[in-house]
Amino acid sequence: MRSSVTVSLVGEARGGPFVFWDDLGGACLQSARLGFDSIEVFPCGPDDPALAFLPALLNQHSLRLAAMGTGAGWVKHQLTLTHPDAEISQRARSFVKGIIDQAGALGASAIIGSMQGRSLPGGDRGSALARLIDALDELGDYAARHGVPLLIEPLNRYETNLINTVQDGLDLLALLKTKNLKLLLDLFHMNIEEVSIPAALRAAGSAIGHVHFVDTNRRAPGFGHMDYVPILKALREVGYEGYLSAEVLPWPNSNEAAEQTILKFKELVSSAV
Ligand code: LER
Ligand code: MN
Repeated sequence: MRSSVTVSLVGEARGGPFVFWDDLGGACLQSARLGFDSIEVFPCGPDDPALAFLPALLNQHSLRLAAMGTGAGWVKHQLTLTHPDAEISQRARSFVKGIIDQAGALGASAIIGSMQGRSLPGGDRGSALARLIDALDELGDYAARHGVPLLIEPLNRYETNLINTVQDGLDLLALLKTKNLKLLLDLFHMNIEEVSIPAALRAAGSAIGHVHFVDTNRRAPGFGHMDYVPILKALREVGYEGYLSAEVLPWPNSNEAAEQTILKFKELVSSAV
């Protein structure tokens, strides 16, 4: 498994669970100094000017890109893939395609989290899910041109009423025509929605494409009460070899959150726990 840390470039997401903010160059420097393998970037959009510097920064600091978020489509433009207005949902698809291209060029996957949207009051979950399936079929095949899967993230009930659990995610994958989707499992959401996090990870098995490595209170791993040893055991049992990416609050500050994350990562992953 490889370590990763999140970097947000989106002003509107301030207060959200990202370790580093705004300064992509500074974030790369600090991540490399601390020994992270990679960064996960949350840009303002496919045309975010900072993305022009990303390949050189990764190269300079020997970092990989773990994944790229699409959530700015929601927080900046209120786009979702399930919006009942066809023009809005089409704009959401274009936004995601742009991120798929930016991430794919660097060998990384795009993440569908908040862009999944929700079933709106007066609408029904079935039609929202049908719109999500249609969008993911197109976008999954689109991502395949880069040889990377598209990631769909179950979110807790306070953020969506569509895909909340691992089982919701597996049911969704089974309904898709495209085979190019994997699950992004976020331990914070799992702590709210799952009966047992290790059992849910085992059930997800080879469908796991990415993990958000975070504690129960959205702080860095070890700053809450998550029981990581059985979680790592389950990930090893299913042969997961992807990223553990810290999508955590910058608490008490960015550097200490990053330092705590890499310490916990090394303790769990580099040792034979
Ligand atoms: C937000 O809670 C989250 O987990 C993000 O990864 C989704 O966009
Ligand atoms: Mn997440």
